[in-house]
Parts: sequence; C-alpha cells; structure tokens
Amino acid sequence: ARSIERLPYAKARTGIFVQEEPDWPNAYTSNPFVRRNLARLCPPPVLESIEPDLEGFGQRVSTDIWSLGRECEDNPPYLKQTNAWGRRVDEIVTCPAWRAQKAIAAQEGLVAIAYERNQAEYSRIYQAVKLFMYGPASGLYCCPLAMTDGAAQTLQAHQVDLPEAWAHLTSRDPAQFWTSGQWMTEKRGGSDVAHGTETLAVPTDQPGLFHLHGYKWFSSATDADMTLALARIVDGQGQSVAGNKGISMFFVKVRDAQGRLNGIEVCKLKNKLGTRQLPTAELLLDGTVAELVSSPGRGIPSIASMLTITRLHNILNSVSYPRRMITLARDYAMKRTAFGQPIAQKVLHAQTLARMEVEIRGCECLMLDIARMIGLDDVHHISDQDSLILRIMTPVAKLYTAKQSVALNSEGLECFGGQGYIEDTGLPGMLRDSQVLPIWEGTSNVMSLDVIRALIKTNGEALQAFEARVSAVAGLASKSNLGTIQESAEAIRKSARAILHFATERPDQLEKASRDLSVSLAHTYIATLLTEHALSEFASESDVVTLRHWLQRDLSPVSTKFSQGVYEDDVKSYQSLVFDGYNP
Ligand code: UCC
Ligand code: FAD
Repeated sequence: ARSIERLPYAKARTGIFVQEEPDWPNAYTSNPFVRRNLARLCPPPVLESIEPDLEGFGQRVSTDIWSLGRECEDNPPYLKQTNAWGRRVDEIVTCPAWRAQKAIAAQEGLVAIAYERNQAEYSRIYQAVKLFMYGPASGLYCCPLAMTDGAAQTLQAHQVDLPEAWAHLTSRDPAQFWTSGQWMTEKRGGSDVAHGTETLAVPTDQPGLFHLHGYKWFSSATDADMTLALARIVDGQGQSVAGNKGISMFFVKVRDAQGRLNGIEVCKLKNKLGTRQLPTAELLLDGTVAELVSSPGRGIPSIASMLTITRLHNILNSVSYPRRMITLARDYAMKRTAFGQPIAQKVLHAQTLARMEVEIRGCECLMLDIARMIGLDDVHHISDQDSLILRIMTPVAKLYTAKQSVALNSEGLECFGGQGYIEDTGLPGMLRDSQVLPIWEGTSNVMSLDVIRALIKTNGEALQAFEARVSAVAGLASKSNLGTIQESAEAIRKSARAILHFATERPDQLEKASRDLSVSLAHTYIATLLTEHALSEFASESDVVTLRHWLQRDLSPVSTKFSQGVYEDDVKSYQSLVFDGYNP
C-alpha cells in the first residue's frame, strides 16, 4: 500500500508536473522595438512627458485591465426585450466589467489625448501607443472607442456645431464621457453603401431635424450614447435620390433625457463567431429624431473622415493582438520543454518565433507611421507628400495588418501546442476576435479598391509621393556602411519603381491586380520604414537583423505576377474555374 501512495497517479492525484504558465509583462517595457521607434519619432521632451504614463498604463493593461477584459469575455451582453409585465424595454444588459472599461477609457484619455493635443502633432502617436497596448485587454471596448474617436474627428473636420456632443466625446470624466456608434450597413449591403442604404430621413417642422425610418443590419456597441448614421432625405412627394448622391449623414442621440430609446427598437443581438463581449445589434429606426450634419447628398464623403480614424484603430488592434500572443509565446518557449530542451532552443521553433517577430515589427512600424501622419494632419502641419501617402496607405495598412493579425494569431496559438486551443488560457478568443478585423471597416477587397480610388482621385500623385518617399530613404541608405542597409536601398528603390511602372502602364489591369498591388505597397513601404529606422541612432543590432529578414520576401508581388502573365486572366476564366460543376 505504501508503494502505491508514492506513485504519482495513484489516489486521484493528477501527477506531479505542472507546466509553468506564460507571463504577459508590462506591455510597454516588454516592447523595446516600439520604444526605439517612439524615441526616433518623438523629440526627447515629448517622449519624457509621455513615457511615465505609457509605462504605467503598460502595467495596468497586463494586470487589472486584463482581468476586466476576461470578465467581459465570460459575461457577454444580452438583450432584455421586455420587462416582467411584457412592456417592451429593449435593454442591452452589459456586465460591470464592460462599464468599468468605459470609465477607464475616459480616465486614461484614450480618446481625449488626441483632442487635448498637449503633445501637438505627437498627440496621435501617444494615443495610438496607449490604444495599441489596450486592445487585447479591453474586452473589445476598443471597438466603441474607435467609433467615438471617429465621430469626434468627423465633427471637428466638418465643423459641426454640436458643443454638447463634442464635450462628451472628448471628456476624461467617466460620468460625462459618451461613446458613439457608426450606423452605415443595412441588409442590402455594407460594402456598397450607395446601393445598400434604404433608411429614409423625413423632414420635420424644425429645420435640420428629421425622422429616420429604416433597418440598420449591423450596429456595434449599441449601448452607445450617440451615433452618426446614414440615410436618404425624402422630399415633399416622398421621393429620394438613388445612389450615393442621395445619402446624407445624421447625428442621433440614442436616448432622450428620460433615458427612453429615440424611436429605436433593438430587434436582435447578433450571434457572432467572436467579439462576443461586444453587443452588435439589428436596429429598427422608426421615427428616430436625427440632426443633419453633412451637406445633403454628401453623406459618404463626410463619413470618410470617420473611416480614416476607425481604420487607424483597426490597424492598432490588428497589431496589438499578435504582439501580445508573441510576447506570451516567447516566454512560453523558455518554460516549455520538449525532447530534452526548452523549445526556445530548438532551431525550428526559434525560426517560427523569429518570423512572427519580424512580421509584427513590420506592422508596428507601419502602424506608428500612419499615426504619425494623422497626427500631423490633425494640427494642419502635414506635408503634401505625407497627405497623399496617408490617403493611399490607410487602406493598405488596414488590409495588410488585419490579414496578418489572423495569420499571426493562428500561428501563435500553435506555439502553445494543445494549450493554445484551450479556452481558459485566454488564447483562443484572440484568434476568434481577430477574424473580424479584415471584415469590418471595409473588407480586404473593398480596401484594395479604395487604394485604386485613391490613385485615380489623385491622378496618380499618391503613388508618385510614395515613390518619392521611398527614393529619399533609399538615397540615404545607399551611403550606409552596413551591407544590409545598402542592399535595402537598391531593393526598395527598384520595388517602388516597378510598382509605379505597373500602375501607370497598365490601368486596365488595376482592379484585378489591386490586392497584389496593396500587398506590394505594404511590403515596400514597411521595408522603407525599417530602413529609415535602421539608419537612425536609435536602432539596435536586432533592428538591422529585422530589416535583413524583411528583405528576404518579394517586395513587389504585383510585378512578379504581372511578369508571369497572371493578370491576363479575366472574370470569365476565373468563373470557369470557380463554377465548374455548379448547378443551382
Ligand atoms: O464596420 C463597421 C464598424 C465596426 C465597429 C468598429 C470597429 C473599429 C475598429 C476597432 C478595432 C477593434 S462600420 C461600417 C464600415 N463600413 C465601411 O467601411 C464601408 C465599406 N465600403 C467602402 O469603404 C466604400 O468604398 C464606400 C462606401 C466608402 C464608397 O463606395 P462608392 O459608393 O463606390 O464610392 P465612390 O462613389 O467612389 O465615392 C463616394 C465619395 C467620393 O467623393 P466625391 O463625391 O467628393 O467624389 C469619394 O472620393 O466618397 C469619397 N470616398 C472617400 N474619401 C470614398 N472613400 C473614401 C476614403 N476612404 N477617403 C476619402
Ligand atoms: P458584402 O459587401 O456582401 O461582401 C461580400 C464579399 O464580396 C466580401 O468578400 C467582399 O470583399 C466582396 N466584395 C464586395 N464588393 C466587391 C467588389 N466590388 N469587388 C470585389 N469584391 C467585392 N456596420 C456598421 O455600419 N456599423 C457597425 O457598427 C458594424 N458592426 C459590425 C460588427 C461586426 C461583428 C461585423 C461582422 C460587421 C459589422 N458591420 C457594421 C458591418 C460591416 O462593416 C460589413 O459587414 C462589411 O463592411 C462588409 O459588408 P457586407 O457584410 O455587406 O459584405
């Protein structure tokens, strides 16, 4: 009997080995790459003024805020449609942790920082780095913050005189802070808004005030205080203009002073693959009082200001999730032993982690550069060149980082073996949640077409600005003593020229090449940013190694594919493949 007691699995014991768990340290201090880039991008006094806050917040996101985020995941919102007596109440019940996230967001200035502008043009980068750290711990509260920031930016850009809303959106006081929604998508379509929008805006007796009637098919963070919504104004005969010229943008307060919904019925909460912490509803608008805030018929171009900001947030969160995953995976690699060694010692596992690290660093550089340019735009100091680059690189960065997010989170899960698939590690939710990033705020194809729109609308100047920026960095890099940087000079110059050449010479092929063109712009621009960083006094040896690895990829797949004749295929040839055997 005594010898049985000594056996590890006897008497219901589960064995003596317990795997040491991976740690998520301070999200700021554990990311030296972002810190070195910040040091390059911000003048020393600015860095000194923001670093204590970044370090403190980096600690919070990996401790108390992370716990709140987990609570949001464990207690998803639900819809209480009627009260006990059958009266319709349409209450979206959220958990205390979700509401605590709102208070934290206000106190930490996660929206306000960008509008207080205490760091002038660097305020956006400061805000962006906080949001980047916050994402994975936010329990998806990052989503309402994106739309809130987008709404504030839109009101400001269009000089909309709504002082009450403005003060609430940019407040640091949890009791005053408002969040905003963004109601665009309807049943007929979310990409093709011009033909999807059926919501009608009927004028009231009061100038500028309308009643909305329609059905909003996806509305996220429906517990928001206000929203910007698209609808078609009808004239006295009940007629409206078709297509995008008939769409206008409206400001809607979700509830009245008594807390009653403003002519809104919450018909359903969506049952989603991920982002379950976030209430996403189908809404019937039936006489919703709304204030016109764009010129009539200018709804789509007006809401484009919101899209630039929400797409920046999409980028920040796309990068933030895999950064957390990789940080955990590298710690786990030191703690997990297989075949006699910590897996960090196995060359193939180290290579897997290194490839992820290179990819995420590239995305981090891109994310910081977009924030840099938006910051300059905010204070009207942006150069013409940056303005053009910002226009074309925003959809590129949204597309690229979102796709990488899904791929890296998937690879990241595998780094934990079977444990990566286990819910209470908190890892699977990151993969589930990231799958939405390529879809909302415009799918990858819609982003690719936006790149082409930017090219055409600027008469090709956006691409010329891109090429000029790449060439300027290449010029500096060619004088470097380091072989990797010299090599990069040649590679980025060649790639940017090839992209420009293809786009100029083959406008007929732009649509089908637009996905590859976007990836080429991302690869080449990131190589340029990594080169610029490697040239700076803030670069470490590992930043040069990052560049060397980045250059191992095809910087311009669009040119490679073009030379292979890939774009000779037309819609008919693709269809013959896809619809082989299709018999509806
Ligand atoms: O998904 C959503 C919210 C999810 C929750 C928030 C998450 C935030 C991230 C947080 C991370 C955790 S809200 C729904 C988002 N929906 C979309 O993104 C719509 C996708 N579709 C598009 O982006 C389309 O490209 C449209 C609808 C914007 C435009 O399509 P059209 O009808 O073909 O457009 P046109 O005719 O080419 O353009 C109409 C006008 C033009 O201006 P004008 O009239 O002056 O010539 C365009 O130049 O709009 C202008 N325009 C733009 N301007 C179109 N796109 C842009 C742009 N990106 N920037 C500037
Ligand atoms: P579709 O337009 O039907 O697209 C189907 C496919 O066709 C896609 O692969 C697309 O890339 C492709 N496609 C479409 N047009 C073209 C083209 N011209 N060329 C090539 N390919 C094309 N919307 C809001 O307004 N507010 C919200 O708060 C909101 N929250 C959301 C929350 C979640 C969780 C989700 C999943 C969506 C949310 N949306 C919201 C809607 C979202 O913005 C749309 O689903 C998205 O823009 C895509 O539109 P769609 O669903 O109509 O897809």
